[in-house]
Amino acid sequence: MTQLARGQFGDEFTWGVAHAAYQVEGAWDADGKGPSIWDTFTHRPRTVRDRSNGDVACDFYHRYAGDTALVKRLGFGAQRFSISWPRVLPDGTGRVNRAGLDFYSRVVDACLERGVEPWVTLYHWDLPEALQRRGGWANRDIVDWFGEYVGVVADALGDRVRHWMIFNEPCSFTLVGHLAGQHAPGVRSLRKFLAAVHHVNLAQAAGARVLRDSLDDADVGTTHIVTPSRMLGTTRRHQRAARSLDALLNRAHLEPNFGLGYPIADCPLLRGIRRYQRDGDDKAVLVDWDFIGVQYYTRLLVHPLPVPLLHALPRYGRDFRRYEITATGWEVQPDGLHEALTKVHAYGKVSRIYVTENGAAFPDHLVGDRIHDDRRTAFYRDHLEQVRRAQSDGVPVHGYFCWSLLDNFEWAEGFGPRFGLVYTEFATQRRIIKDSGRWFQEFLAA
Ligand code: GCO
Repeated sequence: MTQLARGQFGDEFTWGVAHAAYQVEGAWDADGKGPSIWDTFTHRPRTVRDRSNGDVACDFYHRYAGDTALVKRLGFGAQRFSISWPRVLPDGTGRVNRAGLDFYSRVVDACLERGVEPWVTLYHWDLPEALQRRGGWANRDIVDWFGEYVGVVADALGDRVRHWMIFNEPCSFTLVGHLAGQHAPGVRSLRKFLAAVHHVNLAQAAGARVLRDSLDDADVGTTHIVTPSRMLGTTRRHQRAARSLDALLNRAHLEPNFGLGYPIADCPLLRGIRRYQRDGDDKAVLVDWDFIGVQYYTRLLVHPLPVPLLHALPRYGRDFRRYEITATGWEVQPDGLHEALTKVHAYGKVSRIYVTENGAAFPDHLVGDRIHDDRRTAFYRDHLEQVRRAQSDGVPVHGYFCWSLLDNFEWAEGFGPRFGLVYTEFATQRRIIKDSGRWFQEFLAA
């Protein structure tokens, strides 16, 4: 392959970085913000590996201007960030917290002043605790609650924000939050999981309608984690398990919006979802997306254990040491990104696809004032080559967002895994551009 160069991706290609409210903002109870389920969850003992929480995180709430300047300095043209619902509506519905909305308004302006395009995610997992007390995603009323929230944000920011993503990775917060219980709200219930899946899909469509109704020129999409999986074996049992896992991880949230219903035939676990479907839902769930964001980190290699998914998730790397493994235990598998992009394109339902997250955690060491994170640079280079490969195959990939700008709070893993192009020294909040960030700086300037 010829040397990778920015120009190969096209003039209109969007280059961005991504981050999420709870993982960077801190200021968890500042200026009228209500608690989110992640505040409640991390304040409970033994929920986060290093017993940390996002109370302060990267203090982005106070340092957003400097951080946006960094985005610009690295040469990126877009910054994807999420809005914290309880910062805007402390009780989830009703009373609007002006100070919270003003904060996001300032972030948008900070982006625009520097020529960085704001890409807004409306929900990156931090549900208002007040709504969790009313059943959260398991309560069908949430479809209306979410619509109300989206309307408030669209009114406040829609004059300046054009690109919107409804959800970040629905599969992650329904499955890991409601079935595995390892993320907030820490629920382990098949019923609540199934209810959440359906309500999230309805809310996804409702949110898209609100944006389209209230804004003339909104570019409306959503993001999905796409994790290709491979079974270690070729028997019928292996194949069934692979299909079931794929349906659960990659299809249950993608296909209903496309009008394809739930992949129940391939994933019997989803059968009980019928209990939550009502007349008219098939139509209400449809969305004609402007774009889909694909998020890719690794593929899964799984044994067909009796409970394949839950047991295999943290362990899949163990037998495959011949692959490089990241600090989160994930196999580095660049081909999987090509597969993920091809898979979404194959539905023939969207004309634009963006990689809205891709990146890796590696053990970073501060040497003097430098972080020589060559493995991360190689990771990005190898994955960008797969984006090019997908483009040459005709997949309409229009942009790429690195996860993440800064080292930040990695959910139940705490502050251990560092995903940033920029190192965060958490004790001082000093930011130090890593070599991978410098690599992007050169690559994007060329
Ligand atoms: C996700 C989220 C991010 C994570 C990132 C690294 O994909 O889980 O969108 O919030 O931090 O993916 O795990």
